[in-house]
Amino acid sequence: MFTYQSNINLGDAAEIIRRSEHVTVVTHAKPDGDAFGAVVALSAALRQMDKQVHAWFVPPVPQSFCQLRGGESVGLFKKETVLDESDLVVVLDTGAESQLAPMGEQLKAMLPQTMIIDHHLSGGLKARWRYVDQQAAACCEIVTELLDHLTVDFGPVISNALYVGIAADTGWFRFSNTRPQTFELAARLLRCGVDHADLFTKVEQYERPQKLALMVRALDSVKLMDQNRVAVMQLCAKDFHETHCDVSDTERFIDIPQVVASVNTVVLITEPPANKNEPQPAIRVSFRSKPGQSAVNVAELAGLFGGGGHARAAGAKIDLPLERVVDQVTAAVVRSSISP
Ligand SMILES: [Mn+2]
Repeated sequence: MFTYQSNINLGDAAEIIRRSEHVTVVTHAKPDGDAFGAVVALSAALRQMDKQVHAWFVPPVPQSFCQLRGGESVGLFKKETVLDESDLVVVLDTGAESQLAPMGEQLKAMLPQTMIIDHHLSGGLKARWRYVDQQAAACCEIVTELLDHLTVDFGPVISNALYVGIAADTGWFRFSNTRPQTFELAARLLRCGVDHADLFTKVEQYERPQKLALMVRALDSVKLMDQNRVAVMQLCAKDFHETHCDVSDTERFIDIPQVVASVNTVVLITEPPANKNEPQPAIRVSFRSKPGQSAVNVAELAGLFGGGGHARAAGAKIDLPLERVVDQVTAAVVRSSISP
């Protein structure tokens, strides 16, 4: 059976990079802070090494990232985009084909020269090389180690990008994946000149007023069940239309019900608004679990629906009507929260 684990070490990864001239760098669609940071930092490092670099984001890219330095050096992948011939393709922060969908066919042709660098529990992309460290809080932690193997200087672009990555995936150092190395890296990046308060403002306090209107609807939808251990939130396409928001505006909503002491699992079910003349996109389901004795492995839960992720944060896309998704997911969550 195919297991998602490393087949090279980081020294090997560095060597493969060193002997490549043209390198393409990509990450999962709808990049989060970690994906953004990893792509920006690695591509800046490769340019420092005089490599020919082509880096791509599959949109939407959150507005807040556009003001961060380095983002402008990454192209936006569109349907008609043709990936350049490269000696090496580096896929960061994912190994899941479904998350690379718009680039899928082109990437497939380049699998023999593709390297995955990731910290997720699962991924099915049959790349030639894989370095997967599931203990890493963020892909940016691994990228840092890789850059050290490549003896790259950490200028402002690289330092800021790496900081945004580790901050994003640890909820600004609150989540249980935060480990001593994460703080050591944060300290190192501050010494390189990162202004962490400025980055927090730029990344986390950059919403439009419409976000509040959508948040009100999300909170209004919260159902507590299973003796208040499970919270389920849902947003339908109409909520997005009427508040002039899109799916990216739901970022961090899933954290809110966790303020209730008894809540150990939160589910956010989202029906994305369809574009004109296009079919309804699949329903998105996000899962979170608090750490501790009553923790639920939400990667397993998401796996029941064809998704994946981390033990405490995972997601799935389900191609069924909203009501049926709500019923099926709610039943599965309550079942897993009862079993010891
Ligand atoms: Mn990540």
